[in-house]
Amino acid sequence: MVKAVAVLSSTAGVSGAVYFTQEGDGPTTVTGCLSGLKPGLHGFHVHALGDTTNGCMSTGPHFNPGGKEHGAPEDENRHAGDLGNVTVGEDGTANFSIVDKQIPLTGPHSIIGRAVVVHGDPDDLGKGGHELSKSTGNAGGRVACG
Ligand SMILES: [Cu+2]
Ligand SMILES: [Zn+2]
Repeated sequence: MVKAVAVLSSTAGVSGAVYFTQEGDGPTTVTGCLSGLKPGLHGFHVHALGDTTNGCMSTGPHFNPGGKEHGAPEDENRHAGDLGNVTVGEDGTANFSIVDKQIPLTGPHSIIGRAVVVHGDPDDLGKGGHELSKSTGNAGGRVACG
């Protein structure tokens, strides 16, 4: 069992933690709790770089070792880092559990040392028809990362 954690923070008062576990070559389970977000859907991704020296801006684009387009977690054509959306309740908090096969914690495409980013708007999962849909899901600003 391999484990990892990302502690999220922001200047906008968003905070939380995201935990990753992987058993052998199996899928990775992602559980987390976030607070301080506006209610609704928020894009949730693994970005390529674990560099937060310039806040969330320096975490680079979505982790995309396969050179694919942005998509939904269940799509074949997706960035490895595309984990879809998290749902925030009326109290501004989100608790979630995601199981995904494209974010291993070991090997050449490991996500260790990269960043988790939460966005201000919903991720359209590549289907919104916006010029950014196929690259970022048009998910708006990066409101918290770790
Ligand atoms: Cu993102
Ligand atoms: Zn993406």
